Amino acid sequence: MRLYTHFRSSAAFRVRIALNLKGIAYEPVPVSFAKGEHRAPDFQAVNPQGLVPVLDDDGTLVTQSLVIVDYLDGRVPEPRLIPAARNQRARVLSFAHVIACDTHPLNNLRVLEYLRGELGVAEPAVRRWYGHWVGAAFAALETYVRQWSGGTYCCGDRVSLADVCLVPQVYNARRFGCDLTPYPELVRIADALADTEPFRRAAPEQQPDAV
Ligand SMILES: N[C@@H](CCC(=O)N[C@@H](CS)C(=O)NCC(=O)O)C(=O)O
Repeated sequence: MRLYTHFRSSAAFRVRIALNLKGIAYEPVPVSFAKGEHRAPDFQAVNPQGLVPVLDDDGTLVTQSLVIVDYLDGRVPEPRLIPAARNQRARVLSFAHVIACDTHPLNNLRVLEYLRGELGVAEPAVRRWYGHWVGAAFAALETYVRQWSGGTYCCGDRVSLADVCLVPQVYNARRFGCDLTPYPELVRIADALADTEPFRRAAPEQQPDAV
């Protein structure tokens, strides 16, 4: 398998974690945002959205990180990251969607670039924007974890897509200087996982394109 990736992309970080948890060897294909490679025709042929990650499984191209994780669950079932049981599956997907659908798209690079460039928003206000949406998500997720988990992971005693989404979001929140003290459970879970080999190996600073 090949993974089109960028070291700082939190969506690619999710997929790197999933690949590592499942023990799937893959070849990273770095896409440089600094050089605008994501907007170049070569990469647009791979993903017309111009976004990473993209998984290339022997010619089958899969976009969208949550879809890629679902695809990987089909390809290498253990450990299963999206549970089969209806209740647990709903919890894991709800948790993951708060990050991947309701938060990350508001704070994505192209959105921040639009705020800075097209709308002329100054950097302190951009950071406020970022922190605002992270705070809205983390307040809800902290409650979810207290209600649903009580365990080692976001949704109980098995690692899941929820954890795969949480760790990169916490990593990025710190990079943007967000105050995480109101979310001790999320921080506890994310920090414990970030210290394990599959998560550590997926971290931005471990990637071949890290600068
Ligand atoms: N919903 C997509 C989001 C993908 C995405 O936004 N990727 C970002 C990096 S995290 C990207 O390629 N950004 C380039 C840009 O914003 O121009 C997913 O989950 O895969």
